[in-house]
Amino acid sequence: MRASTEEQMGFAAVMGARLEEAGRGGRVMLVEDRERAAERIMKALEEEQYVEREADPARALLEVPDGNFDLMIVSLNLENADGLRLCSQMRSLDRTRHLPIMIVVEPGEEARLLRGLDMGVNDYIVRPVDPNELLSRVRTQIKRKRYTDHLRTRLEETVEMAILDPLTALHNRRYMASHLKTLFEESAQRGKPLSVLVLDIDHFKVINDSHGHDAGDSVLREFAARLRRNIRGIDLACRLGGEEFVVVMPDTDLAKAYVVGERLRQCIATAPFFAGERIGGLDVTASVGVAALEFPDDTPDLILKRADQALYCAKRDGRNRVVA
Ligand code: GH3
Ligand code: MG
Ligand code: MG
Ligand code: MG
Repeated sequence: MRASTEEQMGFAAVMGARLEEAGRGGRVMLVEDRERAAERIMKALEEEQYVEREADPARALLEVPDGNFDLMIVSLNLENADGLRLCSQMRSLDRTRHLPIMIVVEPGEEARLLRGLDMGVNDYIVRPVDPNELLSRVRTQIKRKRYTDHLRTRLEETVEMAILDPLTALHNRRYMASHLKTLFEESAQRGKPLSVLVLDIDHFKVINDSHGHDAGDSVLREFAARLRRNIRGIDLACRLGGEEFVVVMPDTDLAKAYVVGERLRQCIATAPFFAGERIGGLDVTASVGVAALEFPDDTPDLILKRADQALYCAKRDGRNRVVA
């Protein structure tokens, strides 16, 4: 029976995964400026790893961050440079810190070997290099690198899920609360201004009821995008939930915050929201409540509460307006 294309692709993917698991098919940067020594190492690895050789450590340092490498092998017996210095530079730069390093040493070089290990070099091999030993050590490093990369990505995803709102990619209520607390403590201590805006879309239920939940979602996303585009880099826009948003603004007093609130109100009200070919443009407005750090016994919760009360007044007085 002939295997379907899908089965064949599945097979290729599984084989690829096995190769990766085994620490094969990696990208290795070799830093060695002596021909014979470099050839010996490249020959040992060439069957299953891609090896790029660089004689000059300074160039290797430049190339490594964008080269998607899995391992750097550094000779400590370079003719024209200091391999240990390269190792220490690699460890001190954010963009190269995570790349495993293996050093190649001459017998009797214990002192330099120890300095390398102290710097965070991951493994070493002693000359004359045994090809099988080298290959096995290289695979181990590559396997470990792939595993820690995987863990790091998972960790980043988990953090993202905990602090971002999935619909709009704005920060969520939980993150806003901790961010506001931090800013509040700093502002209160140094006597610096701090303001918040609470924004709520007017009659949002009508949008859902007349055009469907998907149209409502697209309005929420566009609303978030307009907020983001119209605040400073140091301001934080968050989605509290539903159709309610908060903007936290450090170094901003009540009068300035009112101006920002008015600008945001206008950037919502003046251009229709596009909700797809079928529905077209929707007129959307929002009401905005403003509050600032004002009193000696203020707290983040009290500031948010005043902003909420101001928002309530804006709704009561006819919506599509800003109240401080
Ligand atoms: P008001 O002007 O007084 O704020 O009226 P409103 O209709 O905007 O307020 P209300 O609180 O009555 O309705 C909010 C609606 O938002 C009800 C709820 O179904 C809808 N909603 C909440 N979260 C989402 C969401 O994630 N997506 C969509 N499409 N709708 C949502
Ligand atoms: Mg409401
Ligand atoms: Mg509303
Ligand atoms: Mg609401």
